[in-house]
Order: sequence, then C-alpha cells, then structure tokens
Amino acid sequence: MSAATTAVEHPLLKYIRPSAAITANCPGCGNGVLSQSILRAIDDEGLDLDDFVFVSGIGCAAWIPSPAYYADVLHTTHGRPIAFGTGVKLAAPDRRVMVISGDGDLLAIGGNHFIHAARRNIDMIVVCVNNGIYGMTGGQVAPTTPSGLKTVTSPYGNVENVFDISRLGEAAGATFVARWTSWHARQITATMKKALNHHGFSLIEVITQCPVQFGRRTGIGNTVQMMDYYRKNSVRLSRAREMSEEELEGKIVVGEFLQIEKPELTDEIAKLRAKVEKGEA
Ligand SMILES: Cc1ncc(C[n+]2csc(CCOP(=O)(O)OP(=O)(O)O)c2C)c(N)n1
Ligand code: SF4
Ligand SMILES: [Mg+2]
Repeated sequence: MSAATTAVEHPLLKYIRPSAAITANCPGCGNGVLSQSILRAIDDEGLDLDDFVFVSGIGCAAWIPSPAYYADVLHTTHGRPIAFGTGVKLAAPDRRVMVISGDGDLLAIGGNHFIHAARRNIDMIVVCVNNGIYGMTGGQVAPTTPSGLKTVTSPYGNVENVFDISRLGEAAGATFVARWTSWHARQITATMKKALNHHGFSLIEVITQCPVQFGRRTGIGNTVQMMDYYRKNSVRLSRAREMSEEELEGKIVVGEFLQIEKPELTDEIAKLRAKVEKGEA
C-alpha cells in the first residue's frame, strides 16, 4: 500500500523572494525565529508587503530582510539604516518603514542616528537585534557585550559598561518600546502587531542567540542552551518592578515598557508645509 503525500507550503513562504530561499545566517541563529515572528505579525494584521520598505545596515541581522523579504528592501551601509529609513519616510510618508539591524549597527556606529530618530518621533519601527556582539565580523566587543566577556577585541575581558538599549530609546524619545528574547517568539509577534498600529518611533529590542560568536565565548553554549538561558533568566516587567536590584542582577527584563502618543515628525512637517503654502508661517 503506498501512502499518499501532500505537500504543505509554509504559510509565510509567500513573503520570501523565490530566489532567496537560502539564508546567509548560521544554523541555530536566533535571526530565523525573529524573522518568522515579524512576518507572522504582518500576516496576522493582513498587511500588504508592498506597503513596506525594509531597511538594514551591515551585519548578520541585516540579512533578515535582505534579500529574503519579497518587498522593497534597502541593504545599506554599516551604521546608517535609520538615516536611510528617515529619508524614505520623509520622501514617501505613506510607506511603512521597518529597520531591522544589529546592536553594533544601530547602537555603536549608528548610535547618533538612533537617538535622534527617537527624539524626532519619526514613524518607523526599529527592530534592534541584540546578540551582544559583532557577529558577522568574527566576535568583536559591542556596546551590548557583557562586562568581563572575552572577545576577539577584549582578550582579557571587556572592561566597558553596557548600553541598555530599551532605556536609551525611551530616554531619547521613542514612543513605543519593548524588549523580548528569541525564546519569546509569540510575544514578539504580539508586540509587533501593536507597533504596526502605533504612529511614531517604535523600538523593539530582541535579544537573540548567536551560538557561534557569543554562546561559545560566554560558555552559555549552543542554541538550545542559549534559548534555555533566556527562558530561565527572563523576568516580566510586572514581576521585575517588585524585585530588588540585587535580585535583578543577571536577569533580562522583558515586556512592553512604553506606549505613548506624541506629535510625529512627518505629520508636523506636512502641517508646517501647508501653513507655509498658505502664507501663514
Ligand atoms: C563603516 C564600517 N565600519 C565597519 C564595518 C565592519 N562591520 C561590518 S558588520 C560589523 C558589526 C556587525 O555587528 P552587529 O551590527 O551587531 O550585527 P551582527 O552581525 O551581530 O548581527 C562591522 C564592524 C563596515 N562594514 N563598515
Ligand atoms: S555569527 Fe552569530 S549572529 Fe551571525 S549568523 Fe552566525 S549565529 Fe547568527
Ligand atoms: Mg550584533
């Protein structure tokens, strides 16, 4: 008796460019989980990928949208995706701009673009893929690398302090801020759906496993061990509020930190332009 087989297509495959079905990322990298969570949110919301412009810089995370997403994708220079995204949004305010890039890209070389885009509250979603290291270039220290970690550029241990990306975004003026880890695939999707309906600068920080450059240096280990580490050490914001600083030591506080309404840059420019054209400014 021969068993009948039915080919089932992955429901998100329609969003992947046919010529780009192979990823540049390593097996077990957290970027795959994150990519799926982002596309699932877009699918659940019934949005058209043609309305988006995805922007990335240079690094492993930059390969999440590029060239894979079957949409307009700008794969830009290291540190500059928010600057390119700002240009796109100002030239075409009706397009949805989503920047997906690495912690080094957005917070080291690109740190100034990050804080000023947040300050301006320009309507875009920035997904900061925080693997705690420069993954693509071989494991150099980043502003997110834990103190003490031995990397290629800190062979005796990292002596620098660490950026808290979400708190930085919040302080700079972002109007939607959330943090999850790659263990929280469903929560990333739920948060992304809210960000897709938020008008202003949305920051979603996702702590992702880089087993190749980070896991083996920290001793946290392989993909499964890193995911397990995130599961065990993540603390929801509501619980974290009741914990002392000592209790929070080494923990990853996750959740939706902020959602507020504030004037958005492209709206303000449009209003000003109308006034100028009427001779009222
Ligand atoms: C102007 C410039 N400086 C440095 C580099 C080298 N470079 C490419 S990617 C990268 C860091 C990538 O780290 P991150 O942004 O965290 O992304 P990941 O690979 O970890 O996802 C660096 C330093 C470059 N391409 N251009
Ligand atoms: S080096 Fe790390 S971040 Fe880059 S693709 Fe490999 S596992 Fe992912
Ligand atoms: Mg990185």
